Amino acid sequence: MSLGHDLVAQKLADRGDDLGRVEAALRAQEVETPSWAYGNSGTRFAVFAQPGAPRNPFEKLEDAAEVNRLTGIASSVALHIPWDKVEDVNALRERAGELGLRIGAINPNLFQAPEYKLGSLCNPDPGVRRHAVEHVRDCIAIAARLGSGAISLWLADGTNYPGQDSLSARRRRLVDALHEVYHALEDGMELLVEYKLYEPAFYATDLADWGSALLACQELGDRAKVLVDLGHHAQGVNIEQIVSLLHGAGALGGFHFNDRKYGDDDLIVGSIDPFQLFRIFFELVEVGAFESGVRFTIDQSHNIEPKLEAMIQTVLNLQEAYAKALLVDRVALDRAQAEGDILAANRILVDAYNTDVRPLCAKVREGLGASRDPIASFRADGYAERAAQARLHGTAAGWT
Ligand code: RM4
Ligand code: MN
Ligand code: MN
Repeated sequence: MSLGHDLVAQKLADRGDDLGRVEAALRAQEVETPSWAYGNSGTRFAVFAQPGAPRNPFEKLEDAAEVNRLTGIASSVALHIPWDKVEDVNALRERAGELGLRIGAINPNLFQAPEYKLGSLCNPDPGVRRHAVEHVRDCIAIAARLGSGAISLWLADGTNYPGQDSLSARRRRLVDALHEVYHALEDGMELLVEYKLYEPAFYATDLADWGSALLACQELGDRAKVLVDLGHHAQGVNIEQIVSLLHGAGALGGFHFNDRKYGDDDLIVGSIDPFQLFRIFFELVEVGAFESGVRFTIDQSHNIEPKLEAMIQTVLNLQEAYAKALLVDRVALDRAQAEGDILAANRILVDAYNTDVRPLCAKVREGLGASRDPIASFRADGYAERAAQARLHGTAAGWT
């Protein structure tokens, strides 16, 4: 047992708490990785192809399985349709099973077809709206065949110029189309509704914030829930407070984890603001999100960094943030809050944040049969080199 691990154990024991509680929670953590982050991606300006990039959804699953093998907590994979459309859906499901994976949320793509220039579900043309709804229906059918329990919807809908379209008409179209989609869901399926402040629309985005998304969900029913993408807010927005608000409304559906400095940068989660990530995880622990079916998905775009190593690092960052959140001294915090002891309360949070949880996380991973040091294992194992050799020919998957 390492010294760091013993120190944490001792600290918890001293206050009558038990490290077993923390370890059990960490063992049960589940992180969903996104198929689209395994393929090539880029900025508006260029796509930099990486050696060994998967050429099809089956190879994306192989990459996801490698991330899961090393981290032990990433067994589900979100898919994006049509990027991950295959002829034989059953074969994809079987392959996932063979690799020890499950299919997570299915993400309909409502932003790339030329007909979506003026929007998808909010488009002024009823024919385009019908196509968009049809596409989501197809995705629901695919989800059912893949054993996926959720459709995760992000709309690029919005307008660039004042006067371009009627804001209230767009809202009505949106709600009508969402009703159709919601009623088409199979039993037990959830609809996750993602919001985003801006981009690609620059004047008015049809689902711009958590409030708009929540209102839409409330019109639909309790299987519609809001998805929070960390990069989709105005600067300085208190995301952990959104967590508590959505949870209070019974509508916290899931996350897209990433980090950002300026816009929707899709950088590695916790790479710019690890304290924000910790604060979000603390709030998630507070509201019991880990016991209530909230989905924890990564949504990143590794444009210049090696993708698999980036994904592994992301999973580790999520594990460490959770570990730190679980270490907050709840009893002392309750007392400080009740007494109005502002600075003691703040120190209790910061103390948990400052704890070195890496030895604890290494032990948890080892217990799961994963790697104590996934990055070192990945670099030593040669998976990336083997993939680069095996995938020399053909076309890599990616933004098209
Ligand atoms: C969007 C949003 C969606 C993702 C696309 C690729 O900004 O985050 O979740 O599917 O990007
Ligand atoms: Mn997203
Ligand atoms: Mn995004």
